[in-house]
This record gives sequence, structure tokens and C-alpha cells, in this order.
Amino acid sequence: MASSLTENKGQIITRQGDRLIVSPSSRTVEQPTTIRCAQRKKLPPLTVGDWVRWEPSGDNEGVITLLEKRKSLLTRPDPFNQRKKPIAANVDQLIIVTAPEPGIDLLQIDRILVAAESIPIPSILVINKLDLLSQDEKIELKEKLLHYKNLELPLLWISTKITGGVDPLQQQLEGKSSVLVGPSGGGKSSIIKSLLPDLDIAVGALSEGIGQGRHTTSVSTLYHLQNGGTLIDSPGIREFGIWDLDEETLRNGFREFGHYAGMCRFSNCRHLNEPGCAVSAAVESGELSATRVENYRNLIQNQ
Ligand SMILES: Nc1nc2c(ncn2[C@@H]2O[C@H](COP(=O)(O)OP(=O)(O)OP(=O)(O)O)[C@@H](O)[C@H]2O)c(=O)[nH]1
Ligand SMILES: [Mg+2]
Ligand SMILES: [Zn+2]
Repeated sequence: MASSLTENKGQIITRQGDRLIVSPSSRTVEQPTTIRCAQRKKLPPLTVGDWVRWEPSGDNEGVITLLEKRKSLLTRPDPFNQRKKPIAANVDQLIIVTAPEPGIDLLQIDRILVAAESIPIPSILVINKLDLLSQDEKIELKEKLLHYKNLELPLLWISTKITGGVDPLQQQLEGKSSVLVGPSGGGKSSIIKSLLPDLDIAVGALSEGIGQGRHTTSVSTLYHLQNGGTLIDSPGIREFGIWDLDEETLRNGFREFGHYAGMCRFSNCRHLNEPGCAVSAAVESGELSATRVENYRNLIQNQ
């Protein structure tokens, strides 16, 4: 086997230490379900969702020799390195998972939306743990999230603790490649568990450790869904990778500003507090969400 030079295709589904776990495209009875792979040094950092070619190097083992062109790439800052760290490749949509516990952070949501727009891929906003909300609390939260309606950002209310509670999300995932992102403890791994109840240890082990603010999931993992489509579970995020985006990308991330931007007195208006700013005027008249504009200014000034 080690002498075979046949190159195989496959998709990286997770990482174990310094090894990448590849799910081969052509699985046969003789071929194991996953291959533990090293990667050729000349290749860039690889990530979950990447399509690759690999060469067998031993039983269930191989070497990744080539990275197929990526359709999309989600990154985040690497605290140990000034470079961006890839966290998921080839996803069609981003599923932002947030919940009343540990709390819904609108600035964090806007940050993730900027990252999604910069890829660019569409997002869906999911409010999990619906079971924890009283009717009044739900109405109040709906009000707080009202401005996302104008952004054509689908809003789903789900619960992994209620029978059929994740159905609304399941429908949106069929046939697509999606990635779950959001704060630690929001319930990303629990969603995977609800969608794939028969899964073996992998998910159980991932989602057991509980505790707010603690990262339960430490590596991203790609799962194949029953009705077609794939879903990547990712570790919780505190900061999202927009730190190196230029102002223009940041502005483009607030797509509803586009309509007004051309109407500002200064063509290079940053929409902070310049005279004749059409974005500020649109906030005054209630056409633009004050929360969104405030979050935009916050992100511009704290880059
Ligand atoms: N009440 C309630 N609790 C939930 C729900 N979904 C998940 N939880 C709980 O929320 C906690 C965190 O869930 P996880 O699935 O580990 O969260 P996560 O987003 O994967 O967290 P990280 O891996 O750290 O990013 C666990 O105690 C879950 O049991 C829900 O719908 N309702
Ligand atoms: Mg998790
Ligand atoms: Zn302006």
C-alpha cells in the first residue's frame, strides 16, 4: 500500500493533534472510512472542509499532497500568530448560534455578519434555548432583533431540549455546506447532537463538558447530515476575525448603509459625525437602526 502512488480525493473532516482526518471521496468496503493524514510542508495551513488529494502511506494513513481550490474560507485571528487561522473551508452559509444563556450580544452578531459579508456568504441567525424564554421575554427579544429583518437575515427560534425543536434549522441545512459559529455555550454541539442522535462518541464527548465561558469544543468537525448537506461544528468564539479588515470591508459588512452612503456630503464620509452624513440622518429619521450604526462606529473605532 505504501508504494502506491495513486492519488485519492477526500475532504478534511477534523484534526487530531498534528494529523488531519480525511474522509475519502470513494469509500469502498476495503477502504477505511477515514484516513489520518500528515500534510506536505509546502501546503498552506489546511482546515476542516478543505478538499484535498492524498497518497496512502500506511494502514489508514496518508499524506496530503494537494489542496483543491477553495470556494470560501472562514478565518479568525490566531492569538499565537499575527496571521489569520482558517477555521472552515467551502461553506455555503454561516449559522450564527446564540442564546439567552450565555446572552445575546448584538455587537458580536454584527461582527460575525461583517466576516460573512467579506467572504462573501449568507448568514442565518439562530436563537437557541427557546425553552428558557417566557412568551413576554420572546416578544421583548424579537423587538430587539427587529432591525435584522430589513437585512434579509433569516431569524430562527429553536431549542435542542424540545422534541422537533431544531426542525426549522434542519430545513435550512439540507443539501448545503454550513458552519455553526457563535459564543461558547450557545449550543452548537447540542444542535449537532439533535440532528444526528445516532452518532457515536465523537459528539457525546464534545458536548458533555458544560460551563459558561469555557470552550467545550476545541476543534472544528464536519458532519454529514442525513438529508444531504454537511454541517461544521466549531469552537466558541469570543473575538471574530475582522481585526485585519480595512474600513471599506467593514462598511460593506453593513450592507444597508450602501443606499445612503452615496448621499453623504463628503464622498469619503466615514459616517462617524461628519456634517451632512446621510447615514446619521437616516438614523435620525428612523430609517436605519441606531443599534447597527452604533455597532458599526464601535467596530471602526476599535479596530
Ligand atoms: N435550556 C437549554 N439548554 C441548552 C439548549 N441547547 C444546549 N443547551 C445547553 O447549553 C450548554 C452548552 O451547550 P453546547 O452545545 O456545549 O454549546 P457550544 O456552543 O457547543 O459551546 P462551545 O463548544 O464551548 O463553543 C449545555 O449545557 C447544553 O445542554 C437548549 O435548547 N435549551
Ligand atoms: Mg461545542
Ligand atoms: Zn456619512
